[in-house]
Amino acid sequence: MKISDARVFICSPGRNFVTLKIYADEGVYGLGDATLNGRETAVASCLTEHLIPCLLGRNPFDTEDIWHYFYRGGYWRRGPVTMAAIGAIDMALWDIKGKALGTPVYNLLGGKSRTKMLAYAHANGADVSQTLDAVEQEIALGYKAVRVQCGVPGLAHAYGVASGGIPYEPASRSTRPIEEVWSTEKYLNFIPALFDKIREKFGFDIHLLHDCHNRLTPIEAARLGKSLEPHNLFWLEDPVPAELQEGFQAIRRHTVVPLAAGEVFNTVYDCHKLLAEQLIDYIRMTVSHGGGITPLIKTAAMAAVYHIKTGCHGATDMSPVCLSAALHFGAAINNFGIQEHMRHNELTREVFPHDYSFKDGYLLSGERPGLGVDFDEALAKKHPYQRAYLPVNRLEDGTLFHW
Ligand code: EZ4
Ligand code: CO
Repeated sequence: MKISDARVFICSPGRNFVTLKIYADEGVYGLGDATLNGRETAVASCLTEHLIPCLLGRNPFDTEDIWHYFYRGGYWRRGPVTMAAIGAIDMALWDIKGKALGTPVYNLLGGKSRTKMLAYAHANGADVSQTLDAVEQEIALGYKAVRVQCGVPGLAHAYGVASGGIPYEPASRSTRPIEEVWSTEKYLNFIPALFDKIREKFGFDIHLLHDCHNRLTPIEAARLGKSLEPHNLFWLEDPVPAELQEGFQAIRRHTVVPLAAGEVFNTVYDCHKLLAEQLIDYIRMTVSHGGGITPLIKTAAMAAVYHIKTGCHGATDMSPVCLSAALHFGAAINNFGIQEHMRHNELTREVFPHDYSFKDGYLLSGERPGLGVDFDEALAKKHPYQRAYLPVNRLEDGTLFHW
């Protein structure tokens, strides 16, 4: 089998998605998600200008060699743009393999280790009462795990909180990033009381998660973790920016709150210390930004040695192609932990028809050959790319901060 062509599409059915379609002979094609929120055209150009020309004529079954060809062969290693491009290629090649062999991708990764994957939903609100309502709604939909984010008194914006009743989507279609204002003091004074109210209303049968979105110092995170211990969180996500892996050591010394990190990691070298020193409990890399299924299987295997489970990033900027890949990966590995599930809008679901499904708090991977996701090119074309940016964040005195 040979790769005969590959094309990149950028569409915007509510938000931008970069989709790679690789064609092999015998009429088989595979899909990969190359979306990098706010940097979409950079990944598209990396693919079309640099990687695709080297892919033509290759055997799509050679996923291991092709991955190393692009990772080592490019000389300039790592980085989100490169790794998202390589990740999309790898995903599409596994899709082709599955289709050519007539079997779902999970069967190529070790078969089914479980029948369904525990999923967590997002609940958010501008204040405590709206947030309690949002949690109630997600529980009513069947979720057994809910990530809770809430507006902070005295701050106009908080990460993860939608405005105007529309589902949260952090990127905005604007000519420049929107600027938000942040105060760690206000946030830390508020969050423990929020979780008091949530546990009071919903009890302990529901798993609760919270995302700090990289905004704390280790000692602040340790304090927050300690204060949330009575609430038995499923995890505290991205408590500190993780460029400095050692940052997690201080948190670990002070609190037993389970920790999760990894949505911005691109390779195992972003987390090898976190894994080997058991500084986190969940590794959150996903198939697209983590460079594909090929490296993620290895990272998961390394994590398993250190009692660490997976919790793949699944925000709406991962397209249904990536979510499906995460589910096939999650079905196959032994140390699956949980899958983030931020539901795509209806138009996105039409552009990417898929056979995975949600039932009673769990996501089920599909049974179609390959990844089980298709791409409606004609519909995608009606919703062309629109420039979009993630926000930037400043402290109240104007200092540029982590968003
Ligand atoms: O901010 O995917 O856990 N989920 C997250 C996401 C990220 C977005 C950035 O594009 O932190 O909402
Ligand atoms: Co996050």
